Amino acid sequence: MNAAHPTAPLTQSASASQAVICYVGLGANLDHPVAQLQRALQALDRLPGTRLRQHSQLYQNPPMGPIDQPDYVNAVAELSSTLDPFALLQALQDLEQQQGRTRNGVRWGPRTLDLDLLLYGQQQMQHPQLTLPHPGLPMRAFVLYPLAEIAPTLNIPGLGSLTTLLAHCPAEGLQPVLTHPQQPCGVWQVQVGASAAPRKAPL
Ligand code: A4P
Ligand code: MG
Repeated sequence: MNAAHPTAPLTQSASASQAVICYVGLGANLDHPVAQLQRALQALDRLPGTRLRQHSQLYQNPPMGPIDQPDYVNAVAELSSTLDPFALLQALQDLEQQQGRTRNGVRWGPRTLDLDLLLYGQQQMQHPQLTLPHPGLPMRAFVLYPLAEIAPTLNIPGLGSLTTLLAHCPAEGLQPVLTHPQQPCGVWQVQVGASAAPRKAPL
């Protein structure tokens, strides 16, 4: 169901031919998180009117919030989309559902897939269902460092340059996940932090 607009189908932005550059934060810490993120990246590219332009590496990092849960794997994807922001949010929530996301009311509890709409072009919005930029963006290393990897010169509406945000956010605990892209999705072998040190900003 469409939580933002309960009766509305996925809608395209006012000017459907005008794709907007958006950034989506991906996170998972249950049921093979690396495979969850790889599957989600493929699914993002298949959304209506949407293309996956690029994505960051995958990073393992300790949980923010309750510590009695597994480490997370996080990444950031850059999309171009003709979906309006609410339709895109709904599509992201649908993908979370398709990949087994359950909401048990625990704030910041473990999950198979979390897709946060970090940025939708230069839009700023405070709506009960959608805040843009995503409110966690400025202080989360697992968002800022992957974002800087793919869009180092980005300006965040209302918040300033990504470089400045990074300067105030240590990359502690962020470890690139080493994957083997020749392997089919879902069976990639994973070594965490074996030879790659976390990259320092600016990337
Ligand atoms: N919502 C409002 N704005 C947005 C937006 N820009 N993008 C609303 C996505 N959703 C947005 O989200 C709750 C509501 O936020 C939605 O109904 C939507 O209308 P949710 O996904 O149902 O619940 P949640 O994700 O548990 O809540 P919250 O507070 O958004 O948590 P976060 O910020 O997603 O953080 N530790 C590590 N290391 N890595 C992680 O990725 N993630 C979380 C969850 C906790 N700890 C983590 C990580
Ligand atoms: Mg979320």
